[in-house]
Amino acid sequence: AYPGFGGMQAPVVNPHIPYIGEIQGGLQPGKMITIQGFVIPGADRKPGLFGIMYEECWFHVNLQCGASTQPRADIAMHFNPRLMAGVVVRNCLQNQAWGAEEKPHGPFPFAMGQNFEMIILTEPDKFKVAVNGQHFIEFRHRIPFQRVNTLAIDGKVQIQAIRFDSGL
Ligand code: 9QG
Repeated sequence: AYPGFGGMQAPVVNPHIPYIGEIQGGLQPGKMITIQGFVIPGADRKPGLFGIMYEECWFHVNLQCGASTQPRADIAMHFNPRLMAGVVVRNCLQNQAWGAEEKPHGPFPFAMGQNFEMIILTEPDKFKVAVNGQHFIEFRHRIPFQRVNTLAIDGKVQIQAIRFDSGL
């Protein structure tokens, strides 16, 4: 509980990246997580197919089932903008294995050196992600959303604020 936030989780302001933190109370339909950030220009090494490293300006937002790194916690939704490729890859990590990537989306909404705001809405059957005030993608649940309790963010991104809203 946090005074002035009706028992909701306090906003997380200017977190260090990589960020990993609890989603208090987990997820329920109607719950929204709003992330305000800035894409840091430049490239970093990222593991690609067969673990081969390549240069990309990337970041990811993971909705995870715990924070374990060994074995790796399941990831209900990995949301991974890749700025050089101009694609946002979405996937799920289950039993330490990636599933099928979902890549189709409309116009790429992120740009190096620009701010963005994304909202992740939990619905009974899917997550909906809006970027900069416009619906962007849907991601059908492969792992029950009830198992998600952790938010992890890494990559070439600065985060100004993370807000949690029960939707009630
Ligand atoms: O590349 O693709 C998403 O399908 C993999 C990447 C992996 C994910 C995955 O190596 O990268 O983006 O958490 C990870 O392992 C990140 C850094 C086929």
